[in-house]
Amino acid sequence: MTSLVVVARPFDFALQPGRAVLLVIDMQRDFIEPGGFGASLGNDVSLLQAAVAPTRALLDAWRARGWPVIHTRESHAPDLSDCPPAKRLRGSPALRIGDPGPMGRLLVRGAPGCEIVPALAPLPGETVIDKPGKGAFHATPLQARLQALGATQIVFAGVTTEVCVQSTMREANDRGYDCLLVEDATASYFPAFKAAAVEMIVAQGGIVGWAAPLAAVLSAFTAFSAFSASSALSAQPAR
Ligand code: C5J
Repeated sequence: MTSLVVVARPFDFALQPGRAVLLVIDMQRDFIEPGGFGASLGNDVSLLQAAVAPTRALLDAWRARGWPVIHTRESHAPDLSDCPPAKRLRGSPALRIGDPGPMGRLLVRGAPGCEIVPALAPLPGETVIDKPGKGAFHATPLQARLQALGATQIVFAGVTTEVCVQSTMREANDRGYDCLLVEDATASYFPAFKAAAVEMIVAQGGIVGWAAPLAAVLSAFTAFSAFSASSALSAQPAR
């Protein structure tokens, strides 16, 4: 199978069309905008906004090829039956999961704050998975959806790097998926934690997976398109 070579760490990632899914983790207003869950924990949410434009560029390139996209939302049922007390009661935030805030009830499905930010809104036909945990495989249909798509590789974007992105990458790695994190398309409230998470992922020969800047992924797309076009031309009968 022809693959796109992404210059990545700890070594090149051979991205396989037809086998790769873009998984965009929790790009929700509740994490990225003022007044949401992230802000209620005392975080500077502006730090996460840096990942929005690169994620959009990645989505645009991915969608232009018609490849599958899955979005996740960290979210809970209105009765909070899927929110363990240990999660809801931990710490002393300004507001807890399920409390009413300026964007509706925090992390509750159906509330405006629980939606994905408009710039990254899912398109019709793209899968959206609501997840009650940090990892996207826990208590969700993600594994079944990936299997139905025939996926063996996952390209990751989203927030936050060291919490839901890294948790999901580790879950995916344990299930046998090759995982590539696009570094500029992920962000943390703690830049040092993002940097450390990326290093943990690629250390020890890629113990969790690969990491590459967005530019490396887009370059691989461009090179692959040029190769496909020249192959198509050389396959045409000479006149
Ligand atoms: C957090 C997430 N940080 N999506 N959730 O609580 O990373």
